[in-house]
Amino acid sequence: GEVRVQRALISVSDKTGVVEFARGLAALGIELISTGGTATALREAGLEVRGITDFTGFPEIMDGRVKTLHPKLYAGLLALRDNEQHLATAAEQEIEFVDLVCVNLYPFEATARRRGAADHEVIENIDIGGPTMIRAAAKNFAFSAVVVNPASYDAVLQELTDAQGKLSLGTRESLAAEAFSYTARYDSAISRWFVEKQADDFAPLMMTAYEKVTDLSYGENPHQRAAYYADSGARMHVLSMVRQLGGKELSFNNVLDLNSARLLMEEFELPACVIIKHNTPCGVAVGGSVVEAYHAAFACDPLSAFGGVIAVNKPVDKQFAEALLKQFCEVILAPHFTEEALELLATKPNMRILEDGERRRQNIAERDYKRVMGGLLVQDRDMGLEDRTEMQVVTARKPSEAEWGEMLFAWKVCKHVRSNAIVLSNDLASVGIGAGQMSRVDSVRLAIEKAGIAGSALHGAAMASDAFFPFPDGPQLGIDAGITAIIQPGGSKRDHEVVEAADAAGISMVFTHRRHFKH
Ligand code: 93A
Repeated sequence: GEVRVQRALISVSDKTGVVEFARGLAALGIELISTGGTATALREAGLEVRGITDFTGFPEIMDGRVKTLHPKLYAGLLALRDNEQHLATAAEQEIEFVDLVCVNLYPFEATARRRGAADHEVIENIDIGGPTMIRAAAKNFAFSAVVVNPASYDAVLQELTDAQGKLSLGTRESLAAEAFSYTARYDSAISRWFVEKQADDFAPLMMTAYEKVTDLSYGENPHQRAAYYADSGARMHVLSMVRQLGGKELSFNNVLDLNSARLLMEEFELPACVIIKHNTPCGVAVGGSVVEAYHAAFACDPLSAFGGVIAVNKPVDKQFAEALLKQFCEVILAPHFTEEALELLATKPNMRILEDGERRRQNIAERDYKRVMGGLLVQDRDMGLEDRTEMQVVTARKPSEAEWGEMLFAWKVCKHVRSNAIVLSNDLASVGIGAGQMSRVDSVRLAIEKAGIAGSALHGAAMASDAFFPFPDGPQLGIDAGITAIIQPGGSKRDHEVVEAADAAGISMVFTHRRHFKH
């Protein structure tokens, strides 16, 4: 299974390292064939190169759209060298075998990602000839080698040099595997671009490939291996514009929590602080400044906030940094840190300091996926929130303007809390969060108990519930604890009983007519 490489075709858009690689091949007596721009670059470096036109006997035409797409080349790439018939045909048609293909593709991803790139420009960057050559050489790895990654040039040259121009079957097979995952990622980026253009439809599942962004030291638990992958060609992902300015490496759980923090933060324009623990908020507040918001968010559940992920939507200054130093926080995410703040935070070497330069919001076309055994559940993301005008006051007492503000705040937070979700809020800060219970009334109990532990006042607080109350027991617990406004979807068979309980207590209640389960 060893093939002596005698002829190589080189056609690359990213010309990194290609001259050195080609020089190494030439030194081994390998004939070089190349396309327009690549041939020019190699010749300028003093290498002898045979043009593709000379090889195929056909010109590069249509602005380069057709330069390598020729049967002469494909026969030379795909022939089975141990097949008598193939060999006879090759002789008859004067086919020259190509033993090594070095190709990387038109920069489709970079073009599609560029703001303001015109459609025709993006489309022109869909490489046709390149992937075809790559796939042909990879399919025929029994006899040929394919190199798509400049990072592999050195190792390939080394092996060729050591083995007198031969590459082992094992090497050719792993190069083929890398090649097919490269073209799969490439096609997936193209597919993504088309799907995003048609954002309004619930498009059939996009075949997404992923690109590894980073290995992680372990998964949810230390015995699980882990890595972070981003959708190939995605314009934005959870770490796309995140710059780490200090602290330990991000962990699997950190990335998960960061994701929740960012999604929740998108609900706020005012200075806000979000504290996430185990992928659920344990304190959220808006305020006159992020420091103010931070103190209020922290006060919601100081015990749980220990070791959490903190995110704010305005810069962190010295005053904020001083407050942070008093807590144990795993991660702080902010759009900016002042020099003074960074100096202070540097005294906590474990705290991961993340500057988030991302100004874009999540993509409406992006679907929400949940892995199930051997399959995938696909749905729209739970984007946006109901407008106040679509909500309905169902009690005799109408909410005051302050109560409206409070309820809408609690509702925003509630959407991001694991179901069954109950959020109590006061002065635009969560004061009690009941999450992840299997029974709604337990979530209410938990939220009230947590408010009690933190010493928060519930008198005049609002209560939000991500789904309807099936019985009046939950609302009654809230009423007894002092809340004066409830926001919930409504739609239970017993809505009338729930409204009666609210009316009897003289509080106000609003139906949103939309549920926000998050499991
Ligand atoms: O437009 S193409 O799809 N048509 C082709 O026949 C073709 N052959 C190679 N693009 C084609 N290529 C691509 O050209 C390669 O994949 C490579 O990215 C690029 C190298 O062009 P040049 O050598 O002119 O810089």
